[in-house]
Amino acid sequence: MNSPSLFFPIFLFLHLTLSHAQLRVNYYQNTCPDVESIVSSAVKQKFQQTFVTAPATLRLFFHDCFVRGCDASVMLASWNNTAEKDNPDNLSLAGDGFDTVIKAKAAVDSVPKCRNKVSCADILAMATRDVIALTGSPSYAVELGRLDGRISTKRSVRHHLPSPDRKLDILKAMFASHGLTLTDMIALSGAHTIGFSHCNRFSRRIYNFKSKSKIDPTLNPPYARRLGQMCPEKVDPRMAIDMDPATPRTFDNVYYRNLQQGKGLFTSDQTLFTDARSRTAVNIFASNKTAFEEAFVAAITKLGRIGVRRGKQGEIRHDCAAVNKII
Ligand code: HEM
Ligand SMILES: *[C@@H]1O[C@H](CO)[C@@H](O)[C@H](O)[C@H]1NC(C)=O
Ligand SMILES: *[C@@H]1O[C@H](CO)[C@@H](O)[C@H](O)[C@H]1NC(C)=O
Ligand SMILES: CC(=O)N[C@H]1CO[C@H](CO)[C@@H](O)[C@@H]1O
Repeated sequence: MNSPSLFFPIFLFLHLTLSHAQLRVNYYQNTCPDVESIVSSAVKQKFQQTFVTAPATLRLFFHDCFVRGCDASVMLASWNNTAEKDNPDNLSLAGDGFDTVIKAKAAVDSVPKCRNKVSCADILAMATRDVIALTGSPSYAVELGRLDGRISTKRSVRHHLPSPDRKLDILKAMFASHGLTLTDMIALSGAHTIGFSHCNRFSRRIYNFKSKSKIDPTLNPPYARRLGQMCPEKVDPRMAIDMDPATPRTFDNVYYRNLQQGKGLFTSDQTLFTDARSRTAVNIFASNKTAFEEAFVAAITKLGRIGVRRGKQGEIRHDCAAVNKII
């Protein structure tokens, strides 16, 4: 027998298993072939009820992936308020993001063939792609095959989510720890082109009594005044404002044009323009929407690969808010 012809196919098989075992497009081709259209119509219906569906879902995906990987751990509820979503940062995780995934999961599970075949983590990844398309950016192919995690703790959120007061070095290091480059980070920050922020997340930039200038000098002065009008010093903590003052409901590259004008809402946004290391990319994304969209899709695809669970590391949750009971 001729050994090369025997070994070659085995080698090829191993290679395919190792390099493609993680995630792939059309993962549910046999188990639930219509999953993408089922999810997208459920998401569309939810979006027609409220715009918040879009930013809430997108942010939920980011938070899920940065804490314990993209395993829908952010969706688990705990009876004693010790889950990821019980972290103080949850004030901003609008309930509509959770609701979007729960509704899409119910739609998927109403199809007998699909029942309990599609993970909550994958539904969140598909819903994220769908809300981006619904708010004006092109759609893209989503890699699938994530399993849902069984652990969610409030404590694990600390040190994993970036703070809006941070500057480039720390942000860059946080993203790098998940295998994301500076360009990925600049592109993903473009998600702040839609959605809302509570006033307390940036009020230090306009009411800083420790600093002589009081107002962050990197802020555009008329924009700073407008922020002050919308967010008085003694503000209702539930009060939230648009993060993109120009086109708050469109997923576009105006976020980067805002940065060029000193209208980045957070220090973590504005630093991308004030720091020379990231300014070039900001300028490119500001002037070339295609360049932004391509970079964003590449980066969110990488984001979706963080900490993916396979085999015994996870399960396909029946209820996105609770781990499966072991019978
Ligand atoms: C670079 C570091 C980042 C920081 C410091 C940051 C911080 C924040 C903060 C403080 C808010 C406001 C929350 C509130 O008060 O309601 C927010 C909102 C939001 N963030 Fe980020 N974020 C970052 C990156 C990202 C990424 C990578 C994405 C997604 C790809 C994202 C998506 C969003 C969305 C869509 C909202 C609006 C949420 C809503 O309207 O419900 N952010 N972010
Ligand atoms: C909260 O509940 C979880 C799961 O039942 C348990 O592991 C954890 O120890 C509890 N934490 C506290 C502080 O009671
Ligand atoms: C915009 O970016 C795309 C994608 O990177 C590139 O192919 C195109 O040439 C750029 N357009 C201009 C005018 O620079
Ligand atoms: C909606 C929700 O889960 N809110 C919780 C957010 O976190 C604070 C502080 O940890 C809790 O008190 C809220 O109940």
